[in-house]
Amino acid sequence: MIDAEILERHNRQREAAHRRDLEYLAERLARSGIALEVVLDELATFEVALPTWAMAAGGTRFGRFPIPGEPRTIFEKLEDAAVIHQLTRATPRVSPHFPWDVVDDWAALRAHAEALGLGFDAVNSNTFQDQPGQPHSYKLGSLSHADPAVRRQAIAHNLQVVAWGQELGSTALTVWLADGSNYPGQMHLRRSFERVQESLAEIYAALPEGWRMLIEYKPYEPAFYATVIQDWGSALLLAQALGERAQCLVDLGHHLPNTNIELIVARLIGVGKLGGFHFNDAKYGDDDLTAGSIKPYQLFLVFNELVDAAREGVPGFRPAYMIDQSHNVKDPIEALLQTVDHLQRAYARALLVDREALSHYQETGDVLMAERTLRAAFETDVGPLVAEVRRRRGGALDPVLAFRESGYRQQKARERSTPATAQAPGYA
Ligand code: RM4
Ligand code: MN
Ligand code: MN
Repeated sequence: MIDAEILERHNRQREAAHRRDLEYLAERLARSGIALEVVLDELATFEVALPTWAMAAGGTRFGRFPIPGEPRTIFEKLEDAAVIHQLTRATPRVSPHFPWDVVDDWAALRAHAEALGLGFDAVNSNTFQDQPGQPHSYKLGSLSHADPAVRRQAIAHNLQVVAWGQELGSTALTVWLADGSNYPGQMHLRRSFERVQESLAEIYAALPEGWRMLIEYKPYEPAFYATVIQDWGSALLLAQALGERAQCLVDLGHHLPNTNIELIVARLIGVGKLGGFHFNDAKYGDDDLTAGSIKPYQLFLVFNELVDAAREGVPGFRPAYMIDQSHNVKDPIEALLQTVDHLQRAYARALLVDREALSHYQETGDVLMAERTLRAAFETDVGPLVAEVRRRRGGALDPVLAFRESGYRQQKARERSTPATAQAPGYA
């Protein structure tokens, strides 16, 4: 964790300017009939889970560039996650990935997290890589494999992940499958989907009480011709076939260019199947870039759907918010601090949308004014709002700068001396 004095000094130095900015914003919002305190209260409820696999430098199939002081174990990853939570006050949970995060002593891991003020979010299974000593290979699929023995092994792994998740107090399993084919003819398109459904049904039937299954889709990669759970339609069919506790997970980077993601989000909300998000951003494919770095308007439009659903009180609406990014060229802690800020800004802007006016313009067919209503919210500088929420909860006015002022990374570079491997730490 960062020295409390450093954090206090950071906030003290910025406090006066921050207050002026906030007062100005409050006055502007009041002119549009928006009460600052109401927005601040709603914004303060936003929480997002950190992915363990994004705490160290990521990589591509071409290479990885480790940075000094990056975490080597899940215990160290939690230490870094705690710093992110300390500065943002919005990331109280971590989402583990198995078997990457497997430990011998689960109670010790849980206690370590608790001591750092952290808990655990959805657990992720991994049947996209072969593990040492594993009897069957996933080269040609896992839950959809033509060979029932491979399917059984993949089902058993998912059940094992759920059991590990129970040790940690998690209540959701995220399943993302690499299953698919690289060439036409390689895989029976219909049957492979049926097999995934059967396999998932076994896992679903064994879910402990209170658990959810989140089904993640992705258009391609590593399968380049046909992926079994390729799109939200496939994920939705599965979630509907499985039952109420199965829902879809929207990873923002898992869409082909120009896909209207906010429309997908609206559809899934409409049928009670929006389970959660993996936030990131993308220019071309599953780029895993910082959320909001490439298409901030799209991120805002996604949050606009979420706020709309929350305001309306859509039954069963409680999506799990998680980040899924690969930090190949940024310091992962800084990138995650920046990400949380971007997400909060998108949320804050969505909270400012004048929904009554929007609805009126929609009903009366006033296209320009409807669009203008959205843009007015999007164009508002909500920086002071987001900073104020952090400040009130004991976080930093400017998390990235506070992190740099703390010298945390330099200190870890001295402590975590073992050179990290040049191989991606299990990043896929
Ligand atoms: C996949 C997908 C999954 C993530 C892996 C590492 O593309 O986004 O959510 O667990 O990458
Ligand atoms: Mn993902
Ligand atoms: Mn991905």
